Amino acid sequence: MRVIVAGGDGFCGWPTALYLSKRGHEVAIIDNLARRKWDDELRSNSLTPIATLQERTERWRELTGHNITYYIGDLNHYDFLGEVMRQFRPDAFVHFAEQRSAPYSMVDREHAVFTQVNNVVGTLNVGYAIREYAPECHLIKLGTMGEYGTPNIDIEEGYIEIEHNGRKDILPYPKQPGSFYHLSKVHDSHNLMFMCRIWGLRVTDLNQGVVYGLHTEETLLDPVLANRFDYDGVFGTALNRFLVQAAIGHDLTVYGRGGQTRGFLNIADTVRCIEITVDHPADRGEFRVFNQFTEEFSVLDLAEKVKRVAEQEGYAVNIAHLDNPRVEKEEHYFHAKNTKLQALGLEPQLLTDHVLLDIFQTAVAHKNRVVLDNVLPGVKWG
Ligand code: NAD
Ligand code: USQ
Repeated sequence: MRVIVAGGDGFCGWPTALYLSKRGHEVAIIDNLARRKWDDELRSNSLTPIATLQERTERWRELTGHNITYYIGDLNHYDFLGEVMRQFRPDAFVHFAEQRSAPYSMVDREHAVFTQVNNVVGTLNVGYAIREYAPECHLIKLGTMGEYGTPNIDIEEGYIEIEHNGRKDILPYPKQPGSFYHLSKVHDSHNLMFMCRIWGLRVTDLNQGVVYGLHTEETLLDPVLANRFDYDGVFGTALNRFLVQAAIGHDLTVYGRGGQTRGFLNIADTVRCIEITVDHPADRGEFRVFNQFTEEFSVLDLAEKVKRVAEQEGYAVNIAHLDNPRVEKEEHYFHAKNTKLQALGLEPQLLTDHVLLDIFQTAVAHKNRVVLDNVLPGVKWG
């Protein structure tokens, strides 16, 4: 198939582009390289050195003979996007290209507005471009488990059957997101559901949990293909941050009591979930929702796992409970369904000590690149 990977220079997008290319799909990346600029703005970096997109795609071609085309540009620029769609005519459009950090979206008014405009307008443009240039194209949109928040009932995959005053209906699951970033994903979901209804678009919304790790078989082929690894207080996510903190002898930064429970998955499962979704398109007019995570952990569970594995390697580790910079529940019920991707063939790669050790060793190998000032959280919600 002809597949666009928007956001293909990023943490999830780059390994996905490689994986789909290796499986014989014709892949084109769209990216405006904004993520690299946000590193400059925050005086931060990827823990792993990352090559330019040009170097990455050239090395991939040299090593495998597979070509990945790329278009540098912004989804917010409709003329650019329309021209790419006209030239490439995709069968599937995988949309990772958003500002994805909750703390970044909570810095101030400008960052909140930027995040919502970037994400919501970009996604609106993608919907319009599919309708105009490739109406059969299947849009695979990255949403987030955080759209649901932490309700005191089980979380379903997108929809819930409700009985009210003696009548029943199947309705979108209620959304209670916890940041302006997570809210942008809710707005995207509503816009896309509406486009499916009025124009017959085919869309799969992948409500992904927190992704950990960085390697896939493909990124390990050569250092030039290495994936980025975020550890800072703005873009770094829970487990990856803890592994880097353990490697540099920093206290593990559990926010508050640490009972915050989320869905997690390995980056190697992210790429496989995308492949499965590409291979099983939504029907015309269908707005389909999959919950894309493999296991649930509390933040404190994760910190304890990291402490144990790092201590086995001879590193002393202390778990700190910081004042929580976010407004969120620290003890709550959390049980979410995630059967749809597994029913289509996903075999989860679970979080074993071996997996933790592999990421930890990568963190140790690059620990001299850590910018210490960026490790503690700097953005408050309140
Ligand atoms: P990332 O920031 O590493 O990658 C996103 C890429 O999109 C970057 O390369 C960036 O330059 C590009 N981009 C952003 N806005 C753009 C625009 N307007 N036009 C063109 N390119 C643009 O993020 P990631 O971690 O790879 O996340 C990818 C997607 O998956 C996001 O939509 C995110 O919300 C979602 N997601 C990520 C995680 C996670 O743990 N990383 C978890 C759940 C969902
Ligand atoms: N947390 C800590 N200590 C840290 C970092 C985080 O205790 O050092 C806690 C947070 O308070 C939160 C939980 O860990 O309760 C998850 O935070 P996170 O930064 O790992 O993830 P989050 O902000 O939710 O965002 C990440 C991605 C985002 C994606 C989301 C999936 O950045 O793009 O949408 O995970 S989910 O959480 O399922 O919504």
